[in-house]
Amino acid sequence: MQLDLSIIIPTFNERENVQKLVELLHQAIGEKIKWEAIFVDDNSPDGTYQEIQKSAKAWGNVRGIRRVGRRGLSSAVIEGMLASSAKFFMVMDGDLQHDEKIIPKMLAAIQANNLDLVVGSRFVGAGSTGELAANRVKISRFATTLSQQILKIKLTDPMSGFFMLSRQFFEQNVGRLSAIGFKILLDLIASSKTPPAFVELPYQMRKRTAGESKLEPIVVWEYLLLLLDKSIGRFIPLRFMMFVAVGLSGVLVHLGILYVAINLNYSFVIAQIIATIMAMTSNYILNNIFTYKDKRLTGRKFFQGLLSFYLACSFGFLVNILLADFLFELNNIWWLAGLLGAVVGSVWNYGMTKYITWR
Ligand SMILES: Nc1nc2c(ncn2[C@@H]2O[C@H](COP(=O)(O)OP(=O)(O)O)[C@@H](O)[C@H]2O)c(=O)[nH]1
Ligand SMILES: [Mg+2]
Repeated sequence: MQLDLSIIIPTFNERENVQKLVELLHQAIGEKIKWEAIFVDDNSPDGTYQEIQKSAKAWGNVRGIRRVGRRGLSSAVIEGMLASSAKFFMVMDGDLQHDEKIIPKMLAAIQANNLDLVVGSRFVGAGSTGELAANRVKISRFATTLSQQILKIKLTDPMSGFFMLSRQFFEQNVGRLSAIGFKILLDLIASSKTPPAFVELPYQMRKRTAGESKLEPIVVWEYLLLLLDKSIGRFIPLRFMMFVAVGLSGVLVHLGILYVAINLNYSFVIAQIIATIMAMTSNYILNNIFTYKDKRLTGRKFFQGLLSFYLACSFGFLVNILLADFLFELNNIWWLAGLLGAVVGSVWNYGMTKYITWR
């Protein structure tokens, strides 16, 4: 049977909301629309998946995807869509904050006007953020302005997690998605080569009654990464940018330790060796946390990775010094020689560690 609509619901620790949401959806959508709900649960420790299973047994149009060992709202939503065969997709939170009653209106709008997107907005017409805490509204407003400025997006609520899209729009863009963090709508719009055809329909956000918000500092960080990836990322890979940022922090560590070691009366050579090892170690740890968050090495692999990182970076160091020295002999411009040596060395280190340390 060709479904009209798949409603993708990412969940993490939403045990108490699942059954209630499924009931509300059935009340709101009615019989004429052929629809299903697909929960994508990241193996929540609170047993959300068991609740999804219960609902799936009770209703023919409810199913669940359980992802083990993975986290991420955007990537969960993408996987949900990939598992669907419907003409249209809907994304909504599993915490009852989104107003399911406007879903039929959204579907009618997207079908009648051949749109790419229909977005539930808290900032048009009768829309509102409800009882959302004032500081959350501020963060949301700020994030919205930032994305409107940087990515030239015309939506009033690009941070919305409540929207509908056509299969065609999804399939055109799925290969370009960054799939980082929380903001899948923004990711979709910014990935599209042409501005999407959309309308925004107002909705009033409800208060969360069960479970907790997963908005943590890491989400803000991931949001900034998404903006970076969607702007400069077209020209320079995001990972490389992070690798270079970590490298710059390593220069500070190096100079700091060198200073301390020399003041402790170590010879310059010994001080330089200590500083180099410390800076490489700190670079490795930071890259493992931030640059390769998704491939983080732990346990025994952490130490194997550290050794391969030392090895790769010592070659990079050699390449850097030899090249800089050669260029300096050639043109005598110290900063150009130094800079080019450092750039080639970092590209080398990035390439090597990408393939041997974080395979
Ligand atoms: N699958 C999955 N769902 C998530 C993840 N993080 C949050 N969610 C779900 O995404 C929805 C929105 O998250 P929520 O914490 O309510 O964010 P808020 O509305 O911005 O406070 C909820 O249904 C969460 O359970 C995640 O890492 N994986
Ligand atoms: Mg929420």
